[in-house]
Amino acid sequence: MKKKLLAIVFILLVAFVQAENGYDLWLRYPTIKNKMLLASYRLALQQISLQGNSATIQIAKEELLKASQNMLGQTPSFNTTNSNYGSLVIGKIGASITAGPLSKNDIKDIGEEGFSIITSMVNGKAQIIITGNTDVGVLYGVFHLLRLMQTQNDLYKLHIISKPKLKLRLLDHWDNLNRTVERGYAGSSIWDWHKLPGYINQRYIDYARANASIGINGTVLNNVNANSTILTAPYLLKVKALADVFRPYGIKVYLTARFSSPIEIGGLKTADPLNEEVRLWWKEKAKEIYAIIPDFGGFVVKANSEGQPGPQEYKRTHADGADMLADAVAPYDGIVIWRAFVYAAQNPIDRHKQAYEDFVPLDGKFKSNVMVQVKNGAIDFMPREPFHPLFGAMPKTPLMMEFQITQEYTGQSTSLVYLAPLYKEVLNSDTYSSGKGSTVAKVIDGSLGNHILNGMAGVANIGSDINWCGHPFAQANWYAYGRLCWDYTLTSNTIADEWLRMTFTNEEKFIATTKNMMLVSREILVDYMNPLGLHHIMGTGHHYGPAPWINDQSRPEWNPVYYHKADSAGIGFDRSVTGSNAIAQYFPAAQRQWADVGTCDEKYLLWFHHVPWIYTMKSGRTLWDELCFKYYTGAADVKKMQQDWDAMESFIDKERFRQVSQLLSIQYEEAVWWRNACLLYFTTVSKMPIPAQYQQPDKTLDYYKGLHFPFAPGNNN
Ligand code: GCW
Repeated sequence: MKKKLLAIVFILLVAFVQAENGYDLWLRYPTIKNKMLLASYRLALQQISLQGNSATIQIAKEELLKASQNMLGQTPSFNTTNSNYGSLVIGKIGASITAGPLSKNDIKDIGEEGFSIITSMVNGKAQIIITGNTDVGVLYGVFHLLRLMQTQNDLYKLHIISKPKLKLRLLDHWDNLNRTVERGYAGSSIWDWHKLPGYINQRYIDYARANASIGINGTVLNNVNANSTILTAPYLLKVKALADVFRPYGIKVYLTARFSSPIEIGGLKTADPLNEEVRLWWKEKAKEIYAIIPDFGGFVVKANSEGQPGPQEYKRTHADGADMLADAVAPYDGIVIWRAFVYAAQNPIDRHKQAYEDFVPLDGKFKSNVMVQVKNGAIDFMPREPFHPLFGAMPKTPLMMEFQITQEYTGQSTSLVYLAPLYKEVLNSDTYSSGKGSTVAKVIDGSLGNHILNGMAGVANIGSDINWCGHPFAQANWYAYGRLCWDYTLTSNTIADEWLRMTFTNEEKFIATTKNMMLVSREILVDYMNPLGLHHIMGTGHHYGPAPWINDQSRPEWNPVYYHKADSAGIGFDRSVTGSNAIAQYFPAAQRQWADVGTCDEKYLLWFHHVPWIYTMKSGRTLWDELCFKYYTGAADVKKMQQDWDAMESFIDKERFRQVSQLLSIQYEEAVWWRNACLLYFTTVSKMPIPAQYQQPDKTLDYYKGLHFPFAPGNNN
């Protein structure tokens, strides 16, 4: 009787522990049910030889232990002395681990973070060796092996040699010191500054682990709309505590630096980058930081943009500002990441053109430890934008890509939108800067300009929600971003496949259906939000929902009407030679794909052209009818996603099934809202009705105009 009770308690406990709240992300390690695989994995992880005793190797050990116990129901025997013994051998290449079949060149080539995983036969038994030049490389290899197991791959014939394509693989947190998160949709900031440095939340460790599993190697802890308090002594101790947690996971910390800090916390009268006192202040600050965080990554700066202070206030250039900071961190191998997201209220030119005009003349003027960080498009993380014209236009400067993982303009936390296709579309775009094939990827990996510094930054979508990202599928964007930083040639399909298998289940029917949902989701969003090149017609401020009618904001480019320019003649922003001529910022071959209304890829039509409502599109429909078609198709496609998801109930846990179901219902309502509000508004300008074949909006334009969201998330800084 007692035994039975104990068994029930045990089962309940296991069930409780295994409740799927999403916290475990893609590192759940569920039991392997396939008997053959289970047997072979058990053999592979039976005896593990661990070489080295660093904290990083300990982490690898713990991960292997956890994965074995959970997936295989087996505790491996660990051996730390004999590297020849063991079904799995892990450790740095060195005295006791030979590189096996790796050539000297392979070893050199995998660099500081790469790894190899090779299965060979030793005394008639299979042995897997995971090695690299550093312990962090080895840790990445271990996570890779565990990914292979979670996605049910055979381990018998592994011959994997892998290294990251990009050196800096960063997450940017737009987290404020009061724990609000600018454009954050997953709860408050995970950094509990008040309790640091004394209290190390388990989340910090789990955060580092998740990042290491996808190769993220740096984190910018605070908002680019910066507060200089982060650079004061008490806060630096808090930062150090986090840096200490992250170090063994191969993650460095970076901070944003408010340009006016010398005034705000240094008591100086100026922040002029050419002023000696100011320069000295930053040097001393860097010295102070590196004394406590010797591997501090460096500073990220947003200057002279959206009210942030910067060198232009002193009639200096962005290069003057960046170089001053670069001098301060150079003795410690630190870097400065200077953002190119600049536009000024006083500047009447097309916002699209401003960054290019400010930065191109500065090419060649930045110190060697400066990177210029450029958003993927010239406006602002829209559902679709052509690539930023700065890519390829500053060959002497290492440019860093900035993507947004948090879904400010892509459905926030209520929409299932898989962003890998957006990232890939940008990375694969051809800038033609050095002839055909000069893709954005080749600009940012440094291969075109021969730059040693290279990398990507992704604005994080992480918060203190139990599942980290708000929407269960938003985790896929964090995952995909990391995987693409490691290897941008991976396909959206492969990454979605990996993520789904690890996050939910390996059931093929589930994978096929949900993978398809993911792969089409971004295009669907574009259709019901910003079709045919429309952009920035979201509600002002919070950017939640449609508001194409807004025209009363103090700065012209804060008004949606600035972007769509709908009038009785047509709709779209003429950026061609007859308009703002922003198109001239692209290389001629790139320009050619968009320059002419007749041949412009319709995805970008209204981005570059003001087009008559009655213009005939490739489909044969008029532009007005095409717009209606896109909005209606987009909303209908969300309905389809809902139906697809409904059929998935039996494959996964109740909790996450329900969450996604509810969110898809909200997304459908939002899609209909976008469709109706935009079309009702554009009707008033085009004077054309929504074609009768479509179900007509059941609410009026005034109703939509009357919606307000004073507490929409992410809008506080
Ligand atoms: O997308 C805009 C956001 C701002 C953000 C800014 C930037 C951090 O709406 O919230 O500020 O871009 O990237 O600096």
